[in-house]
Amino acid sequence: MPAETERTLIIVKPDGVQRALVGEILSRFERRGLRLVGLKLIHIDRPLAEQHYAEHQGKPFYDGLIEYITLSPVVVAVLEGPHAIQVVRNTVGGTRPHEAAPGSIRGDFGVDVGRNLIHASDAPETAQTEVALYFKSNELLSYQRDVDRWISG
Ligand code: D4T
Repeated sequence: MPAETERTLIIVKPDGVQRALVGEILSRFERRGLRLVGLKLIHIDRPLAEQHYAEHQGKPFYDGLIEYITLSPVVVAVLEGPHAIQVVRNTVGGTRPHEAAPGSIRGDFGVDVGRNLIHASDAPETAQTEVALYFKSNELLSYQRDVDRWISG
C-alpha cells in the first residue's frame, strides 16, 4: 500500500534567492520524488515574519531572524508526497549549516545559521499552519504525474 501522502511548506530564504540557488534547491526536491503543488515568489513583510516566527519571540536570535527573512524576496513552495515532512527536513539538513550533513542542502551550500538558506515545516501541525499562512486553498493544485507510480508503490 502506498505510504501516507503529506504536504509541507518550504521557503527558499533571501540568501537562496540572492545566490541564485532557487533552481538547485527546488530540483533536489523534484529529484527526490516530491511533487510541487504550490509555488510563488514573495517579499515577506515584518508582520508576516513575526507571525511565522512567533514561537521564537524573545530569543536572542529573534531580531536577526526577522531582519534576515525580510531582507529580499523568497520563494515559497508546497511539496507533496509520501512522508513529505520528514523527507524534506532530511533533504534540508540540520539547522546549523556547519553541522549539517554533506549532501543536504544546508550541508552543501551553507556555513552559518544566520544564512541557512531554507525553511521547512517540522511537523504535521506546523505544516498545516504554515501552508495556510502563505497559500490560499485555490493556489494549491491537486494532480498526479505519470512518474508517481514509479516513486511510490
Ligand atoms: P527554520 O525554521 O528556519 O527552518 O529553521 P529550523 O526549523 O531548522 O530551526 P529552528 O526553528 O530551531 O530555528 C529557526 C531559525 O532561527 C535561526 N536560529 C536558530 C538562529 O539564528 N540561531 C539559533 O541558535 C537557532 C537555534 C535559524 C533558524
